[in-house]
Amino acid sequence: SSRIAVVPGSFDPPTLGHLDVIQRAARLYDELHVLVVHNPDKQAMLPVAQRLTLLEESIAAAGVAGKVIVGSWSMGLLVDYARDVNAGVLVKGIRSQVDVAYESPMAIVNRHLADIETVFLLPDPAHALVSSSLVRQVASLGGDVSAFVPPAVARFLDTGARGL
Ligand code: COD
Repeated sequence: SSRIAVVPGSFDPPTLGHLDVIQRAARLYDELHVLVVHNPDKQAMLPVAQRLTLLEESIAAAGVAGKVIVGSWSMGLLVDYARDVNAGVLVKGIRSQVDVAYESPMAIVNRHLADIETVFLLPDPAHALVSSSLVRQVASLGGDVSAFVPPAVARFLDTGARGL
């Protein structure tokens, strides 16, 4: 049976840290669902449709599009989506102890709810300090974010999203 995993996130915007986790997960699983999930705790910069476009472009440029389905989810529990697509695993990236503390309770709740495991991947240290919130802040102040995001995202933020 094929191994299917969900890689959820806000991806607002996608960063090189996200892409690193997606590429690592693509080596471990047969099919990946990279899922834009609405996080009610966060004030969004980009509309979900724009995040999907940027993810698709970035994933294609990274050469892993053949294994990846990009989608979005706002209709309930993440594990309901995972069950619908037959995924047995959620993949999360871990930058620091802060991520471990934030992700561990969710992983245990999700296992309780749906018997689904969460796999934590460590990023390339070169990308471990990158976050979407940092990118949003630098971009909104007119700074160059091209070292932190895939080229498609850098182009978009440079030409389209100044002042968002
Ligand atoms: N290096 C490695 N990993 C990274 C990096 C980086 N530089 N940057 C981000 N990541 C990881 C994050 O740790 C996370 O695993 C993932 O990439 C996505 O990050 P973000 O910031 O885009 O997304 P978040 O943290 O806002 O996550 C939003 C989710 C919706 C995925 C999360 O809140 C979630 O799983 N919600 C579950 C909703 C639900 O069903 N709740 C009920 C049961 S708990």
